[in-house]
Amino acid sequence: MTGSEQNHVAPRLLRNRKEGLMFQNAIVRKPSNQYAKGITTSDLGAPDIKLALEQHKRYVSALEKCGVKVTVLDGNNRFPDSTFVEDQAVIVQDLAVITRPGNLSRRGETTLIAPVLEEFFKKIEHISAPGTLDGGDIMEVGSTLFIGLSDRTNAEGANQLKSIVEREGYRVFLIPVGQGLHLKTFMGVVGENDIVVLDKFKDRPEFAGVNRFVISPEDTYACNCRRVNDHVILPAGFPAVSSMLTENGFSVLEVELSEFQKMDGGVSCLSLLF
Ligand code: CIR
Repeated sequence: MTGSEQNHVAPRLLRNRKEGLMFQNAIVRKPSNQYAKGITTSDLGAPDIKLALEQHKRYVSALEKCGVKVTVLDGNNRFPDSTFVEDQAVIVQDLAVITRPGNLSRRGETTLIAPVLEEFFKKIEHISAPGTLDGGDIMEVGSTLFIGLSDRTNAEGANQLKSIVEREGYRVFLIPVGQGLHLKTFMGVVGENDIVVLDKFKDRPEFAGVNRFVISPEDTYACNCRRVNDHVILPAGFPAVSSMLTENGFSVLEVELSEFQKMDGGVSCLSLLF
């Protein structure tokens, strides 16, 4: 596509037609002094907490640029991974489902997020034992929920969430994640019916009705991007993905997240949006 053609691509306005802005609020938690003690499989070295805090601040600014009001919670030393708030709850419309994180070291994080969500939601449900479920395994596209079956989310947890959201009118597909942390390690929502997806998942029958922008293996970390109203927040450093999205009419906001990548976290993991 040439530069002049690019100017004619209609911008994709990612709003909910009925209600204006799709997301009005975000909840985030700063990384704590103990952040480096969290779980990771990456070999990128220990995170620099000072830089992580700076990157977190810039991530919050990107969310604000998307028009959401951000509630910033203090870092918690007891739970080093608690900055990855996405895993602690799943929000669909006016319902918050408190999860039961799959890794034992993270299970108690839900006690931190529950009182915060109670300030915003009247309808709250819980995933209960023996179910386990991390929010990183949940991808919502319109009124369809894709639930990843992973080392963190078991069939019992997935089926509990399935029953809860089916009552809200959602259609649900369960997708085995295979090797890797979460479903959204390999894909992300970028539009009303658009996802980016790692090449190896692109032909899964569950995605038949969804527009797919395919990401190649060297750009895997960029799969974890996130549509927030009229923008897509993308980790910095993935020019091929950034150009592909821009050429297709998406407004991309790039955020440097190196210190979160070191702990296997990314764009979606750092906030709860509603
Ligand atoms: C963990 O392994 O649980 C954290 N270090 C990273 C969690 C990232 N969360 C996400 O992708 N939703």
